Amino acid sequence: NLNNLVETRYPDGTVRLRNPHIELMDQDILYHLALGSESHDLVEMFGDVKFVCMGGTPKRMENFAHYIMKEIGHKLPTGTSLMDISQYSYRYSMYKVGPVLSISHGMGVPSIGILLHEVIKLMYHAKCKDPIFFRIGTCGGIGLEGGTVVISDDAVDGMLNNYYEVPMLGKLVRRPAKLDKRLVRELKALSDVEDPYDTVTGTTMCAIDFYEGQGRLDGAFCEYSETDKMDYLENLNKHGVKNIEMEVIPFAALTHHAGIRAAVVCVSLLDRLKGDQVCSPKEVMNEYQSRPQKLVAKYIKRQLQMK
Ligand code: R2B
Ligand code: URA
Repeated sequence: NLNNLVETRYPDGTVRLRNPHIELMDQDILYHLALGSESHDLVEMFGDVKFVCMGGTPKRMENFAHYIMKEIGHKLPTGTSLMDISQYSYRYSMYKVGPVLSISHGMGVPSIGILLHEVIKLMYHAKCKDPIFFRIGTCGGIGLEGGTVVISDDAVDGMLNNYYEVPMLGKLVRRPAKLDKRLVRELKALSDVEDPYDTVTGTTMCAIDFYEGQGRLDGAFCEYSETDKMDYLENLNKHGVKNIEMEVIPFAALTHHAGIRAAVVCVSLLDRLKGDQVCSPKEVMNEYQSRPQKLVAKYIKRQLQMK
């Protein structure tokens, strides 16, 4: 495969774009981020970015921006406050805290896929060096109680395939969905044995739907039995699948294709072997969602202190 021979990054760590057309364009508009290569000085605005953290909702990513600001002791210029850089896209939210970008990716494969194209191009235009991408999210656990943190070491789709398959020009193109194993080990090593919850590693399944695509019995439609559902989930479990969410395949495949190290850390909201409905109280849910953030913040802090 010729593609695998192409060096994906420049020797100085900047992201090489695997698209010959971009350099030939007068300008590149990152439409869904409300940014452009000519309308904005992307090197000046984003050149120092080292960590790109993504999660589903705008609010969670705004909270993460405030949290990471406190953790790394970043001070905003006096008289300024955190702003949603992409607010006028009305699609995604983006906050910048020193070397950290905090971006919402919405729900599901197409949403995170579009975002990744534009964020990878942003890294290229801004000449960011060796950026690391994280997804901090939520998931359903398989045999894991609510609140368990899962670091993905592999990604599969609902058919147990470990690639991202996209129809392009009438043909199906496959890209391997690979995650950085070293990053998985580094993150796992930072989890605290004193935590009142487990942090585990394992395969993550990417579904393209929340209900029937995840074997739930509580969608608007359901044409299988509870036994069918349990057989499916048990089979996933047998294949090492620890959790189900909706973005890991394109996240792993597109970062890998761009030569960008990336990790997915999700908190399980419920054990899917015990139910389908997400019904923990809001306070419990908020505390759960802070768990992946804590782990990733710890990693970022360590990395910044090492320099
Ligand atoms: C986890 O939670 C969302 C669905 O509720 C989806 O974005 C995901 O991956
Ligand atoms: N997100 C999912 O995709 N599935 C769940 O069960 C919970 C959160």
